[in-house]
Amino acid sequence: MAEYKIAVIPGDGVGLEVIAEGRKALEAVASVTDGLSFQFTEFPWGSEYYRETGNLMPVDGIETLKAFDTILFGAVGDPNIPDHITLHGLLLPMRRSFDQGVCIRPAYLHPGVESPLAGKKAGDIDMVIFRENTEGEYAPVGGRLYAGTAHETVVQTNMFTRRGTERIIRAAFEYCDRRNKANGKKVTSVTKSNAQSFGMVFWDEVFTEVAADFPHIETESLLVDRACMDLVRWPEDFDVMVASNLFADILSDIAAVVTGSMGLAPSANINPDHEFPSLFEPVHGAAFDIMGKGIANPLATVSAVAMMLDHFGETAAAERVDKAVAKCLEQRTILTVDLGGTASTSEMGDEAARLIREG
Ligand code: GGG
Repeated sequence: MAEYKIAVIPGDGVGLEVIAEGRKALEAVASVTDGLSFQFTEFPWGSEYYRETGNLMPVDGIETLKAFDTILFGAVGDPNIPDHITLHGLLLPMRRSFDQGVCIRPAYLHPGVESPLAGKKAGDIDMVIFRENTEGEYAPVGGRLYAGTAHETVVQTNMFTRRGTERIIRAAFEYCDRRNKANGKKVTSVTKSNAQSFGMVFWDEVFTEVAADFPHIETESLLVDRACMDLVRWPEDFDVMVASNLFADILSDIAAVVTGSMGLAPSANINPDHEFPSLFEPVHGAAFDIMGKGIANPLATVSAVAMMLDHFGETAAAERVDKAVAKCLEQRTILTVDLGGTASTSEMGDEAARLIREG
């Protein structure tokens, strides 16, 4: 009998809309799985909370979350608050405080979904991006001097530690080793080490060291500009990719759109030592252009829920949710506007929940 305590933070914008559907998916899978249950505690943190209190979350928010098995997160961002305030006030402190150094972002072209790239068939694009998630370009290291003067000076420092770099690269290789991909196993590392001659040269060195422990896995090192071009030209060539915090964020957005929609891309922010809660979220953000309209695609969140179940070791439940997502896409009857349909967020979430129960 497993009861998981889930902290739910819908956050902002469409986060509020899609998280309701993620909860429906969890309730649906619990209703058909003996001994599986969830206890949800919802926290109203985010931009509205900031307007009321001056903080995106309470000062003891991180301490509060430590009592939970996991976090289900929606999105953060507000049209009237600078993005660096919202991101650094809520999502990044959780990723860093809970040492969620391994971010996993799969991208798969499902049957029933059309890629914007010509001639791509279902299954042609099938990759998983490993994103270093606690340091790199996102490290809050830097400063601003002489603001507003002619010699205004700004420093923003990238931070690469051996622990963080080796951890994400090793996680990518171990995952690739386990992954059952038909046409060979390959890990692609993406840097810009011709220009970033300290941090990213170091990254390349660590990649070579870790790769030596996996001699049966093909390796490839690309500069980020080439990797972006190849993601559009030859996305089928990628298997597992590993990159720094910023680069992998950009690469995973490209991977999401070439597999049909930002609304399909899930993300797991993993604390590999299981010392703190991991966090599961859709890759997309608050989506100011469509928030409040009830038309956001909920399947990225439903797939994130499947990743959460897999992380708990609830493999059968995770597969059931993944299968429901695939069926929902393949049958093409109830789809949101990003996939060419007219369904609302909750209609598509209801359909996913129905398919989960149906099995
Ligand atoms: N659900 C993800 C989310 O809210 N994203 C907002 C965002 O700007 N994220 C930046 C990042 O993940 O690096």
